[in-house]
Amino acid sequence: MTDTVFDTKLQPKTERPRLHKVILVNDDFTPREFVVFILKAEFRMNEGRAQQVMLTAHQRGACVVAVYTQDIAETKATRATDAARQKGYPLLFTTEPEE
Ligand code: TYC
Repeated sequence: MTDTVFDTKLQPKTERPRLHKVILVNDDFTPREFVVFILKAEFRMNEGRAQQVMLTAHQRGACVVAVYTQDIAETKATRATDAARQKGYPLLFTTEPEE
């Protein structure tokens, strides 16, 4: 092979995968302590950060929890939402692509 095929300018651009946000949605029924518990368990947050994120969602209606590749974002949002359903709470985590 010739050297030119390895010229970086000739290689196709490698696109980074788009990241997806996991969003915590407020509701009037899920106890604050349970939201904090889920944030710590599923998103590996410490107590202080989990309290902050929970309060932001409580006051503003929603809060970005973290960004991941699509697969991981959807898996974590589903697991966290399912854990709340098992306890009978309407707590919801959604995902959306980052701009
Ligand atoms: N609003 C809930 C309450 O007052 C607590 C809560 C916070 C629920 C954030 C969901 O995403 C949420 N018990």
